[in-house]
Amino acid sequence: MHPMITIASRAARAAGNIQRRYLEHLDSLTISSKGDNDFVSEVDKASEQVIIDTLRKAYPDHAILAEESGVSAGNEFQWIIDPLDGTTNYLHGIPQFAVSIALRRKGVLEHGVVFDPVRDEMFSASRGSGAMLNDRRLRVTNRKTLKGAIIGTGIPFRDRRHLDTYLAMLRDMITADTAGIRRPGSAALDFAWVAAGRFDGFWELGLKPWDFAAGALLVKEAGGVVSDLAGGDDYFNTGNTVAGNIRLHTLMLQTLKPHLNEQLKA
Ligand code: 2AM
Ligand code: CA
Repeated sequence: MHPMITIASRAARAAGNIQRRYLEHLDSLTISSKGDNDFVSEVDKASEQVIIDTLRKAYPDHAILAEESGVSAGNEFQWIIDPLDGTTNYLHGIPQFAVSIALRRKGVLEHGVVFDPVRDEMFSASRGSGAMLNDRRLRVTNRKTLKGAIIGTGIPFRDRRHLDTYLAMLRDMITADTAGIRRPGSAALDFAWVAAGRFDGFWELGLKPWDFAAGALLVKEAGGVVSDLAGGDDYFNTGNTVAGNIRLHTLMLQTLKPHLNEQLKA
């Protein structure tokens, strides 16, 4: 295991411990709103702090991009952190949330961990070395048709500009005879679940880099494909992501393509 994965896992576990502990005392949490349907709690902040402290202790010079505290630049190594992905679930006591930590070097994803503290599942990947769930190697599914596939997604909840387009996409995914669509609410875990073969594919519009940086590497290292809506590499800019095994990914792009408009072309 790469030393950076060891450190990232340690940081993720420390954050996960905080999350598990507070989960039994949700009523007493101080919650503030960052905007419409966008909440942050002291758990998000405490989790981010312990992650940053752990990473900084090992790598004092590395840059950091974190959901709650923003960006620090000035180094070719950059950690991309979502301390608590699925905050809305968390605040409602829904046990579907995760810690996501990725390392990018000169813009290339090198390492990533997604930790589910409820199930004690540590997903990890290093570029060129494959993806793991705890000690087990991961592989995307080999399903070749949308018929029978389980597809994860995220329903737009804040920015409603593309809601009608999204609903048309969803309709086409459903009528492609998929076995079912799932909206669990933590994008980081959705990607990890594609890597683990629990989902055949996943798509969501308007994500932030910290939601998918680690997850995208997991999917690729498990033999899958991640792209923007046009099949390109621009998802760090657009936040629009499509993931799946090679065959499913192509079929999903074909299904989504008729709905792409001027604002949604990548
Ligand atoms: P967050 O909890 O880190 O903000 C999935 O749609 C993604 O959107 C999640 O990874 C989640 O990340 C974010 N999100 C924020 N608020 C949400 C909400 N009210 N409903 C669903 N997802 C939300
Ligand atoms: Ca978050």
